[in-house]
Amino acid sequence: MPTPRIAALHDLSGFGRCSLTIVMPTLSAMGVQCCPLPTAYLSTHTGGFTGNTFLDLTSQMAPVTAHWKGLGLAFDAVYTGFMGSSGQIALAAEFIRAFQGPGCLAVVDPVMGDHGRPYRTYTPEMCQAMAELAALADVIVPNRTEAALLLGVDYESLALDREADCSRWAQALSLDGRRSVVLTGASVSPGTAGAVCFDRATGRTEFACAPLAPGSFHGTGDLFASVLAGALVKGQPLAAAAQLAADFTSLCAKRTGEQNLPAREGLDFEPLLWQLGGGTDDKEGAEP
Ligand code: PXL
Repeated sequence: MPTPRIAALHDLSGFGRCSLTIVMPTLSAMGVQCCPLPTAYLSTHTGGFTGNTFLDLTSQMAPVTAHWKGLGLAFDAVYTGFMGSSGQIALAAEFIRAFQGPGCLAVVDPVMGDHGRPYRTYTPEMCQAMAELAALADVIVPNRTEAALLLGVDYESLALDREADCSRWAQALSLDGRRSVVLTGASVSPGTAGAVCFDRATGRTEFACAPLAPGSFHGTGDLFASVLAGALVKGQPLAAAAQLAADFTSLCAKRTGEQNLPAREGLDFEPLLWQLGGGTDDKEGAEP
């Protein structure tokens, strides 16, 4: 199988483990080539740190799109995440329009907020632009907060603790079945956490749950969506890809919680990456 290739449009935050510092190592560990288009460089992410630097790379987005298009590059997926402005979101939409097609999935993580609140840099105008970007997606990966923003409903009303409700919300997010949905933050049985998946290919709703690890760590959504995107381009069906993402995220959260690490530093995931077992060309029993 040729190495699958994903174009990743996210920021690069130097400290705090999120976005590209998660996306790149995770996809590499899965045996997937990651081609980053960094939208901004920040000294740290914006959750739990103050005074971060912000180097806006918006001016690079259209020239990079044009160069890659001119080179005739093709991607198995375009994967977008955190954005710095509505202008960036519009340029991410242009990128998707340039590359999306039968062999190229658009995976949009509509990063906007968490715990019922938008992130401090996300204006209502940006949330509107994000909904428009998500309308182009083949697969979206919202958390509960983002699902409420996309649907324009109250966060409290979007409960994810009963199977029937979860299925209803996932279908409501599918734009009448046009896009697949992996809605994270579902907890339908005690001690578990995971996602409810609506697969537009089958019209079915399935659950991908893993043991709930105590604590809440920055970048968890980025890790989940990275594993999901990697598994999808490796040919996994949606629910199986989401199950891999739920299992790996749960494992990383457990390890991080056990060490009592500061939540803002993110998941201590690097020592576990080997478990994603990337090499499709691994030869079992080969001589060292
Ligand atoms: O994990 C989402 C994320 C990504 N990038 C930056 C962020 C956040 C969430 O706060 O601040 C810069």
